[in-house]
Amino acid sequence: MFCHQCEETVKGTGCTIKGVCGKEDEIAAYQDVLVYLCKGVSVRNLAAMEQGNGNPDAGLFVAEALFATLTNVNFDKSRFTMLITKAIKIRDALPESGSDEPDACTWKSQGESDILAKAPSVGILSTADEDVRSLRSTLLFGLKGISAYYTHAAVLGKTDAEITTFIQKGLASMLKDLPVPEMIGLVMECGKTGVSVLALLDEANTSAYGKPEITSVKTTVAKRPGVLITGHDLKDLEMLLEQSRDAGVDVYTHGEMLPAHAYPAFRKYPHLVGNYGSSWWHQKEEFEQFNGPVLFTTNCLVPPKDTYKARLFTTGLTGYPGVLHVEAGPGGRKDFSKIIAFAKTCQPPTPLPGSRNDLITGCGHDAVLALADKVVAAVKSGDIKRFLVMAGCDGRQKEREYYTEFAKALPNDTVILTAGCAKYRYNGLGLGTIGGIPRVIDAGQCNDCYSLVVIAQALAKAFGVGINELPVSYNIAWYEQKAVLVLLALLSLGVKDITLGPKLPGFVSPAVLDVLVKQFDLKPNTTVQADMARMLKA
Ligand code: SF4
Ligand code: SF3
Repeated sequence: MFCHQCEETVKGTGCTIKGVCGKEDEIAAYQDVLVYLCKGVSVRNLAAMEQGNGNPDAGLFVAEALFATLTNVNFDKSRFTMLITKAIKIRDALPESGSDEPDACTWKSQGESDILAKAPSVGILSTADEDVRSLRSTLLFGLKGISAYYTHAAVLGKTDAEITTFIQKGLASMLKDLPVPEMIGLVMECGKTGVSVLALLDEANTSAYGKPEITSVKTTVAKRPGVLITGHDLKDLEMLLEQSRDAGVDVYTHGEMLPAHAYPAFRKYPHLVGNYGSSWWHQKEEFEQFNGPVLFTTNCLVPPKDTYKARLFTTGLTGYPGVLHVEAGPGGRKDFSKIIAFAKTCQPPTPLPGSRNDLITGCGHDAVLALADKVVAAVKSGDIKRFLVMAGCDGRQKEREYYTEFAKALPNDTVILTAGCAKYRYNGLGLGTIGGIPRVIDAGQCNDCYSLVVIAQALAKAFGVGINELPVSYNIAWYEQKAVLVLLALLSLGVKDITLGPKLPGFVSPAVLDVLVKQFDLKPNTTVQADMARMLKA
């Protein structure tokens, strides 16, 4: 296997024996073959679309397939087998794209041995040139991010053929020997499409569940047994809350589900009682203590311990061998009754060690722009000197303590803008408010990064300056491919001088890094003191 799609990749270069995430060699092979087949589907479907006889469902299928290969989503071979079979079926139902079709359009698998034999010749290392490989990887991982966000929007009924067409265009491009400038152009287009997909998802979430309101979320436990829901899928939460409303159990959010408490549609459920635990990588300890069932709706799933594996459930594109999976039925309806019934037989959650502050979330663009006058006045009076965008992911290495230390060391006249699970490094610090404005403005999940763009654009307009002239510095933490897409989206908006950590992507070659540094002034993070001094002076 060779995988270098996330920040934790071995030695910063690539996982070759087994993923740090727990992905086995075999699963990596299935994922590589699935991505390869999606390229074949894309070639055929794009050609068919030009003739007016494309398959309109192929775009969503490709997005879902790519989402399944995102870090910490799916470890279950049987699910990848199904996706591979479906990819071949969709591809073969499309007309041939010409007489010289690439192998990805015609290759077929007779079973596992074919898949395992094929993988090395179609995976990342099948591209020999280091810079071409780097650009293809950057594009692929950005497309995985788009796919994840697109799938979330589609579940809520919001679709956009331009976005799925771009996903297919990007995939198909990887089968061609394109000139480097064209590949760089596609990477930039990926960032631009990232802005569109984030806007689509924002529209999907707010039209389904209302505009998030600034909300304080309890982190204590109640007396009844509970169901813990994690991941990013709000539709799953809606169905769980509806089905469990009079069942005598409570529902707690975990990880990236925290911002759900801020939506008017979810605030009406009294049994949505609070947030339990923190970011994804603490799950082994936290799920053990929770005592009740845990529902995984999306990433980040960590291979479970036997102590709680029987209490885990997956749905959507997540999967793990031996863990019960809840499939969607007609109309996307999911039956969570088994989970709810199981919860009733469990002990209530054990309080987690240490005292924890209530958490403030729900600072989406509508909530923050409602405070716009206050924010602008605070900047003008000097009460707020600088905003630090610290969005992104959390991760398990010790060096991520940098983000807690950075937040702690920030002067009191600064405000953090965040989204994604990176916030768990500092959202419990009790950093207070400035004239009623929270010092940690949590716009929500990584899915809600669009809010940060809207807020920055509104500030730029209010002050009559460009986005790079604002008193805003970017100190982004990344882990998986959604964060890669968010970074590309920021670059496509012309944001410069982004600091990225805790280390630079292993898939970026020295020559590609040189382009990013020269064009965008991208920097790796260093020490809290040095980065702080630079950002506060900027
Ligand atoms: Fe390694 Fe990350 Fe790939 Fe997992 S997702 S195999 S940790 S690079
Ligand atoms: Fe987190 Fe996985 Fe990226 Fe959604 S849950 S931000 S890491």
